[in-house]
Amino acid sequence: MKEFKRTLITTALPYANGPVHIGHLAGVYVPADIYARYLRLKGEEVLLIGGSDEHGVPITIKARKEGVTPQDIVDRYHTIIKDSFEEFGISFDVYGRTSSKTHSRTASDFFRRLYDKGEFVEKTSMQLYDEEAGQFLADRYVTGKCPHCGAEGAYGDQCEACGTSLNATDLIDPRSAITGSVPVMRETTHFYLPLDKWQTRLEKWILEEHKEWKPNVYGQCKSWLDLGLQPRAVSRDLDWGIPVPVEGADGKVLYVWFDAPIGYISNTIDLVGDDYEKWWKDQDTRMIHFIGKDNIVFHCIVFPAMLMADGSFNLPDNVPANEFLNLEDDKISTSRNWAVWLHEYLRDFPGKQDVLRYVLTANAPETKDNNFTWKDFQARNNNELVAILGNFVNRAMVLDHKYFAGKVPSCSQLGEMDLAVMEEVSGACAAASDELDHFKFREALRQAMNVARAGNKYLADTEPWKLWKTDPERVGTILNVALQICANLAVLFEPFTPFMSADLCRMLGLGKISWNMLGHFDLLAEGAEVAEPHLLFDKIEDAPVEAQVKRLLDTRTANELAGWSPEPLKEECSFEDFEKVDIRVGKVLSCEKVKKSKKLLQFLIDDGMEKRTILSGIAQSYEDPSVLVGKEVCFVANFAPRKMMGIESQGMIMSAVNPDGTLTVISPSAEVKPGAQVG
Ligand code: B3M
Ligand code: ZN
Repeated sequence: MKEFKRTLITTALPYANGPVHIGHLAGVYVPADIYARYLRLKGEEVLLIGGSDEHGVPITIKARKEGVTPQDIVDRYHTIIKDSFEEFGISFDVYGRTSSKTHSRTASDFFRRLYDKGEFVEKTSMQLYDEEAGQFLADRYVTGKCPHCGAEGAYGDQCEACGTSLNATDLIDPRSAITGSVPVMRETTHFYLPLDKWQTRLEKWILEEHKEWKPNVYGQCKSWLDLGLQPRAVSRDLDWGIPVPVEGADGKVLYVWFDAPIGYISNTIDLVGDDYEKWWKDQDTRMIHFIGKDNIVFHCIVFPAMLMADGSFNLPDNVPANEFLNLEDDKISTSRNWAVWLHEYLRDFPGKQDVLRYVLTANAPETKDNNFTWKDFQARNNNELVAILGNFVNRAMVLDHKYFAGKVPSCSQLGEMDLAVMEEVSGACAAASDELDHFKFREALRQAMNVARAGNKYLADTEPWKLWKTDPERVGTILNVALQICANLAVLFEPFTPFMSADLCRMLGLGKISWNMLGHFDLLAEGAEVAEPHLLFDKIEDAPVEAQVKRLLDTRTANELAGWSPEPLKEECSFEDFEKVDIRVGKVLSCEKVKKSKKLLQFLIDDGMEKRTILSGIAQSYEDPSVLVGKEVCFVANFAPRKMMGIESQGMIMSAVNPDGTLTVISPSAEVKPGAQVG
């Protein structure tokens, strides 16, 4: 493997059209931050580059909806996003924005260089045009009926109902999202980057020279390459973006995916000025892109092709893209508000940034989509951070204060158990490093937690509290070793939970830490003072977790109601037809679940003349069927008897179907005599 002198780490630039949520953090920013902190602790030269992506159609749509300018929108969200990242300890060296002057100059120059070298082709095609608004309609600006599933309101690039990606020109009855008018086809010319020209080089570079990339990334690249690359438009007819720096291209801007990755370069320039070449062009620098899986093609194919076309920049060395994080078994969705927003988490769980960082890493969607649940969040906090890590550190320090007044005791003869735990700790630290080198952050974290596990077991096995009276010297040795393990933990956890690590360093009196301290057991000098301990993590009770779950359930209900519309009416029915149905009121005498059936409830009804048995498929809507006993219900009394599960049902109980599919039994609004006819 080639040796590098320094590492440039980039993180996907989030669109500044909304706040960021746990999916962003888990997929991109926490892993990138862990990696950057790890390299810094190893003493390596590293930059962590981030910033907001402030162009693109969704931002203009949001601005139009709110009646403000796109700049207003990005100013608002850039600040919110930047603050959230800062609060979570994402240690960016720079967090820039693509609406900056540096960026627009850098991206514009980049385009112009490629243009002057003849790296683009110009093509004319027919696009949808809104005559009323006087502008071409970007995909998202066109809505219509999906040609696949027939859903209304599909966008020009995708139908959200069935997930199919579309071309705006495929939509049935297309409408402009700006004016609502029917768009017309009009000719327009755009600049295309001929990706096909780079096909062979990309194939060699990825498929042969980067077999070590994560299987999900390598696999996606291979399928794109196998399909054969096509020229891709890199300009758009839009009034928000960086103007195409070519004479006669008025009204055209750079396609957002052309300018956004150049943002990595401009943000580096903002940070280090002309020195940026060292980070982007020096052969001794390697570049790593942290992204989510939906950005793979842009970072592994399109941006590299742009860099190849320029010819003076390094290509990324690795792109450890993650899969997606789901929330409570459902896809995270901004439009459905199905998300845990970082700024809301900070409000609801102040000071608990490390807990979320920990849970998102332990559950990271590294190899497949993964799921975040509030129950798991609580369990990992209580059973791992509190019960294993926090508990070990606290026990070691409390015992030290009890027996040695908070001084690091001297370490005499080491016995078998001491040597064994030291070996275990060193082994886990080495394993964690190895996993980090391979971007396997969950596994690295598991190894780190194993150090705390080993520490707990060591105290339980050596039982220093039983030895104090007879062998205080031995107790000193044990606590010395235990405190040295605490110091190892302070270093080892720094990339994962930096706030806890800083806290622990302060308690132990550790100054500057570095990765090569790991596996050493002389980190705390004999006689040095350790502070009065406090708990590193607090238990999370049920109430705040239940409140979060309730908020999500309320969101789900609100979404269902918002998306719900009544069933279309059935065909007309004559009075004579209606008259055939004999609906009556009956009183429920008993109601219970039918054995071995998930759906059926068995009612005994007083119909005013006799008692009749009716089966109804509403068991899933009535957890406790006894609530129906004594109630009056409406039922179809002349319904032909039917046998289900060996029981004859003599009628049909009437219920209403709710938006979520549950059923509610229909009752008269005041007491009525059983047997009364409904009509
Ligand atoms: N803004 C898409 C996204 O947020 C895009 C990433 C740009 S990275 C150069 O998923
Ligand atoms: Zn569809």
